[in-house]
Amino acid sequence: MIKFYYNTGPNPMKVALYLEECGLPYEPVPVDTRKGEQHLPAYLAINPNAKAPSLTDGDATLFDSNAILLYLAEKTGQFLPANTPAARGAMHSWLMFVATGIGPYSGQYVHFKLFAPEPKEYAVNRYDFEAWRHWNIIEQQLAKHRYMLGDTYTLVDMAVWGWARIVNVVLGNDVWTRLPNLKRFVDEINARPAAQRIEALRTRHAFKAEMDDEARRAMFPQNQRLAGGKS
Ligand SMILES: N[C@@H](CCC(=O)N[C@@H](CS)C(=O)NCC(=O)O)C(=O)O
Repeated sequence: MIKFYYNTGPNPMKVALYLEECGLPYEPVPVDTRKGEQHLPAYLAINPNAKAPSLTDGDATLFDSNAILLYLAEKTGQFLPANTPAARGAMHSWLMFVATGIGPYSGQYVHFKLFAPEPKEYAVNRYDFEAWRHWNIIEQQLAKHRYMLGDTYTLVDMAVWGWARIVNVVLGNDVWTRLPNLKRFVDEINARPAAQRIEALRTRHAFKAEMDDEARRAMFPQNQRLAGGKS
């Protein structure tokens, strides 16, 4: 059976949505990254990047949420756009835009705003600018189409939804009035039965909530260099 290694962050949640939508049986395995479980040797053997999510399926081992979405879509044939160069080209482009732009800029913006030590004004300004720029591109696409690739709900929508469902944490609460098409899109996907089942998955395991010294050591190892420790 598929094993899905997850925490409640945006990248695992994209994959959770795909798994819930496609109906494949899977076993969820929590990875408590605030306790440092991503650095355990057994987990690193699955995910050398020491992040969640990962997935194993027989002798296939996958890490990176976007790779996992593509794998599951190829395996099931579900939530793919038409098999034409135009549709598949758009799919790859938007998926990589989420993987290389939306995810990293949103994640780093949250990091610099909420967790980085001072001085951080330059970084916050850059990531604020780039995060909004990326999300405005999504907004423009959703102003033209119901879903990211047109009229059909696909894996790209799931990739966007992973981050979009918490975009107010990234960009602030006025995002819902500033990006109305994104709000319409998130509301529609949140109402799907698969998304509602994910709420149950999110509360099934009591992940550590505190961002204390143990969590900072596990998630922000670069800080040890600032403190004069080994990098
Ligand atoms: N590119 C990776 C990024 C994964 C990632 O950053 N995961 C976060 C949760 S959204 C995580 O596990 N963070 C723990 C850590 O940074 O130690 C993907 O899309 O899977």
